[in-house]
Amino acid sequence: MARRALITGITGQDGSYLAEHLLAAGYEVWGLVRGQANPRVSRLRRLLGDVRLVRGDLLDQGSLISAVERVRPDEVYNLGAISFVPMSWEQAELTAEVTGMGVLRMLEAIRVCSGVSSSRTADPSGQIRFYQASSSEMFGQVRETPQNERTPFHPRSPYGVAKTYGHFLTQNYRESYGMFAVSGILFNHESPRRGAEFVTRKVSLGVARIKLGLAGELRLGNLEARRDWGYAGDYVRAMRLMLAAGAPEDYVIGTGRTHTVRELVEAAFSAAGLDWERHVVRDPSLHRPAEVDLLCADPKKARSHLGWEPSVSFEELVAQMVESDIRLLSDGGDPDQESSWP
Ligand code: NDP
Ligand code: GDR
Repeated sequence: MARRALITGITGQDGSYLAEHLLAAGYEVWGLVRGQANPRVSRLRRLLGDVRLVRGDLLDQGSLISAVERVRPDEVYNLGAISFVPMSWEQAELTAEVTGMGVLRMLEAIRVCSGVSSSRTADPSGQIRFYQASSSEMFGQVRETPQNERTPFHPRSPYGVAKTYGHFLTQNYRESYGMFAVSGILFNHESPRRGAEFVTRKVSLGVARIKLGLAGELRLGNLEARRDWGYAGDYVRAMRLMLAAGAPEDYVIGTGRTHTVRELVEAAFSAAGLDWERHVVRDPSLHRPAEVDLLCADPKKARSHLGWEPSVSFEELVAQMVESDIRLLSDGGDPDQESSWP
C-alpha cells in the first residue's frame, strides 16, 4: 500500500516541492489547509491536482486531531508557520502561537491519535513519523562557524525563539514518548516559488522589473548579512530521507557556502546584464531590530548518514530565479496576486 503523508504548510514554497517529491515517489499526499478560498490553494491545485486536502489550522488543537484521525498518515511533515522573520516582531504573539505552539498541537494530535498515553512506548516501528521544520535562525548570533547539530542556539527574533521551542519540544516528545520525531535544521533555501517578501525573490523580481522597464530602482536593507542559500527542491529530499532513516535524529541541511546579500544582488543583476549599483537604493527602514549576521552550514552528518547532497549551486539558483521572473512578468503574470507558479 502507498505510504500516506500529511503536510502542513502545503500552500507554501516547501509544501509544494515536498508534495511533488512524495507524489513522484508513489505516496498518497494530503495537505492541511486553513480554507479553500485561499488563492494559494487554487495555485497548488493547478500545479498538483493529485494532492488531497483536509481542513485545519495550527492554532486549533481539535482541527489537528480531526485531520490526523481522518487521514491516518504514516508521516506528518510540519511545515506550517509564520515564516517571514520581520513579521515576527510585528506579530510576536501570533508567531509564538503558530510557529511555536503549533508544533505542540501537532505533536499532541499525533500522540493522542496513536494512543501513546504515558511514558516511553516500547516500539517506535509502525508509529506516525513526524518531521519538524526547524531553522538555522535558531543559531542566530552564532557561537561557531560553520554551524552543526551540536552548535548552541542564540535566536535573534521572535521567529527564531518560536522555532527553538518547537525544536526542543520535538526532541522532548522523542525522549518522553519514544516517538519517531525529528527536526531538520534547514538553512535558507529558495526557488522561483519563493514568497516575494524574502530577499532572493525580492531581488529576482526587482531585477526582472528593471530589465523590462517596469521599475527603475530596488530598495533593500542590510547588504552585509551572510546566508547559506540552497535550492528548495534539494532540501525537501532531505526531509523524506530523515523520516526514512533507521533511527530518529536531527540534521543540519545546507550547502556549506555562504554569501553576502550584496553578492546575491551582484549575481542577480549581472545575470540580466545590469549594473546593480545604478539601481539598488539602501533603505535603513528595512534593517531588522536584531540581525543574524552570518550563517553557514556544516552538513557533514546529512552527507554521511543520509547520503544527501545539494545539486544546484548558488550561481545557478540565482540565474534560474531571475530567468523565471523575467519570463513570468513578460507573460503578464502577477506575483503579488500569486496567480502564477512555475
Ligand atoms: P512559506 O512561508 O512559504 O509557507 C508557510 C506555510 O504555513 C503556508 O502554507 C501557510 O499557509 C502555512 N500557515 C501559516 N499559518 C498557518 C496556520 N495557522 N495553520 C496552518 N498553516 C499555516 O514557508 P516555506 O515553505 O519557505 O517554509 C516551510 C517551513 O520551513 C516553515 O516552517 C519555515 O519556517 C521553515 N523554514 C524555511 C526555510 C526556508 O529557507 N524556506 C529555512 C528553514 C526553515 P497559508 O497559505 O494558509 O498562509
Ligand atoms: P531570513 O530570509 O530572514 O534569513 O529567513 P530573508 O530572505 O527575509 O532575509 C535574508 C537576509 O537578507 C537581508 N535583507 C533583506 N531581507 C528582506 N526580506 N528584504 C530586504 O529588503 C532585505 N535587505 C536585506 C535580511 O536582513 C537578512 O539578513 C528565511 C526564512 O525563510 C525563515 O523562515 C527561515 O527559517 C530562514 O530563512 C532560514
